[in-house]
Amino acid sequence: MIFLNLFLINLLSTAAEQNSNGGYCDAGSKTCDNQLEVTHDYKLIFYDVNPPEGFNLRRDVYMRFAIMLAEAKKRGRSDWRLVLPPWYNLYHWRSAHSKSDPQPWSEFFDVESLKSFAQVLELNEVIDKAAKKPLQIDTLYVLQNFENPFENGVFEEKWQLTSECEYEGNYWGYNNIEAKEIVCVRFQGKISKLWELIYQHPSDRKVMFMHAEIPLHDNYGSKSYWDCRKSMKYSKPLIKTAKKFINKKLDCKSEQCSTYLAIHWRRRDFAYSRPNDVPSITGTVKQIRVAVDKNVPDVKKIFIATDADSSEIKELKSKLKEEGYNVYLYNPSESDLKEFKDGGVAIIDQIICSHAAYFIGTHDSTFSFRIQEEREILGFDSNTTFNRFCPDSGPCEKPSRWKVII
Ligand SMILES: Nc1nc2c(ncn2[C@@H]2O[C@H](COP(=O)(O)OP(=O)(O)O)[C@@H](O)[C@H]2O)c(=O)[nH]1
Ligand SMILES: [Mg+2]
Repeated sequence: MIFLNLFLINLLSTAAEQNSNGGYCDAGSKTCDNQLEVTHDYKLIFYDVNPPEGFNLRRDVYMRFAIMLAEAKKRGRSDWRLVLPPWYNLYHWRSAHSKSDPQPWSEFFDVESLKSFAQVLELNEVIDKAAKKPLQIDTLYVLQNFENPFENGVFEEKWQLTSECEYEGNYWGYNNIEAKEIVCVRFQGKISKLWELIYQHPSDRKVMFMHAEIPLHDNYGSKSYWDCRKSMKYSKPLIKTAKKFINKKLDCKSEQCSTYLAIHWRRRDFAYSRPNDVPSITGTVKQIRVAVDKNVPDVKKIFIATDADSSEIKELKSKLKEEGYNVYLYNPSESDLKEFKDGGVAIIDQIICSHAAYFIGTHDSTFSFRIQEEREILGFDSNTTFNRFCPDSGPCEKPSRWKVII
């Protein structure tokens, strides 16, 4: 098979003089001059995801790659490392604090724990943002969907090179990363099929996949899936802050609380793009009332995690109070917001929901899915976890139950 060498590019302006802290580095120092040592020892897989995708779908994409590497290692192929794409300019992050530098995974996760499952590296372990010598990706694969995934009525796993694709080389704001060769490829199927692409160029030591959300899990919900998911522990400061809130406001000191019901009330783009999946405010209150009476009748505290705007939150709170409930939201102080940023605040919301006596999520929200997984890991009865808000009228499909495999 012949690969089309589409463009040889040199996207770079030359050296970035200023480092990410706004300071200057001395020419010739290790941090200015790298790639760091690590790039010489291993082969590296980089990836990035379609820009509008949110944090929680990106977590799932990470798992696909981490499992792909862990499975390859089990088969004796341990020369590749996965480079964690920094969190940069996410569409849903609106606070000014979140619009700054690319954030490493250690701000959200316990990276040592990630490393216990798969051989991963932070981007800043591979190249400094201020490094003068550019890091060169040998082959950058720009993945695209097939126009008709069900050609001849069947979904077949396949890939095919194409001559054109849309591509914006952004590299998370690092202007010292470049690609030697760009390859456009239509792809459908499981992620392990990417090895076929990788081994087309056996001498490559650094490859990157754009639109990495396109390849699917080999086995969603398998034992490897759960082993990987369990390794995605949150960073200690986020856990500490969430636990403090649970302890102080929600009166609970244990892992499985009995004192509150939690909801994930996804609004914004969901409320207007999926009006048939989400309830009105009055409908929400009715459904909470029914869930409490039926499942946790002693509970008086309701915790709300939401992306709703303040007027909707105000109305929901006041209606719940009229029903006799005490209502709680985690509203970060200015200093917490500065420290944790939007991504950390969202995880604190998720942790609080994970420990509730009963949880109601939003249909098809990956934010809710990640909470459900955490509750499975914590050992909650699945009946308290796989619950969703229904629309005020019309069909309401039950959530799939993805039970933990030990
Ligand atoms: N703090 C907070 N942020 C939320 C909440 N719900 C949604 N968001 C924000 O909106 C984004 C939604 O995107 P995503 O993570 O892909 O989840 P999905 O779109 O619901 O599947 C999240 O990553 C958060 O930034 C919430 O309950 N609390
Ligand atoms: Mg999303």
